[in-house]
Amino acid sequence: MIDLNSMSEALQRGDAEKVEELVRKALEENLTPKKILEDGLIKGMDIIGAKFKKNEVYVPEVLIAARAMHAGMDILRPKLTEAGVKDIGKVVMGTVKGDLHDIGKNLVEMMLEGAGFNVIDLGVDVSADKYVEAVKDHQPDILAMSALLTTTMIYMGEVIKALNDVGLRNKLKIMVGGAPITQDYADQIGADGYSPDAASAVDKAKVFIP
Ligand code: B1M
Repeated sequence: MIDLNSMSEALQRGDAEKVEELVRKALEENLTPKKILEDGLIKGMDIIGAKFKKNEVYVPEVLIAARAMHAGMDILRPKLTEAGVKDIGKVVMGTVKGDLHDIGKNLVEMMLEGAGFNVIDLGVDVSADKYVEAVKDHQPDILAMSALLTTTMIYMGEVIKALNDVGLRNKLKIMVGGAPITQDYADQIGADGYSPDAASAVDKAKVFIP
């Protein structure tokens, strides 16, 4: 009989092969995809997120844990769809125009996915038009923007303005983050939320889901 704690622990170690093996075994043993997701994969990612927040683990450990999460999710995703398990919310995310930094963005996305969000990644150097199109196409609960340069962070305000101009601003929550961003700056541009790191971004995103 499989113990989902061992799946959570393998994920925390970043042991992708073991996670895959345990997800397959759990499915063979007829555990529900929802239980495997919540008590195995998400639980492991939650623990990594909490440790990351306390500086008990660092970026490389989070990245390898996220890779193991993806390996498990690749097997589980079709079963979740069959079982009709819904994502807890939809997030469209990208790094703003002029900015090519994506390590932090990817980390935030992986942690959001780990928490059960459906994340649509727009990549880097994302223009206001592209954000607006993606909001129209995907109708997310949250639009998330990342910026690492003082020269590009100002573009976040442009994106919010563009969403306002087409009447979409009030249809979603806007979250911003990245090394030069502060709460004051987020307030100044009219964003709904700011988080200093990936784990707090997940906490904030959860608050925005009714
Ligand atoms: Co760049 N770079 N870089 N760089 N780079 C910085 C940011 C810089 C601080 C270095 C320095 O001078 N000390 C500086 C910015 C200065 C400033 O504007 N104040 C800088 C510069 C100047 C540049 C170039 C202009 C250099 C040049 O070409 N002259 C150039 C710009 C290119 C461009 O974007 N147009 C450039 C290029 C690059 C590389 C391509 C070489 C590479 C990026 C590779 C990549 O991302 N694929 C790079 C890197 C790696 C860095 C540093 C060293 C590391 C950034 C990083 O990945 N950190 C960085 C210096 C540093 O930070 N020590 C630097 C790790 C990552 C996990 O943290 O991204 O902060 P971070 O994400 C965190 C949080 O911020 C938060 O969560 C993450 C995890 O906790 N977070 C969010 C991020 N997004 C969030 C969104 C949220 C919530 C939280 O909600 C939506």
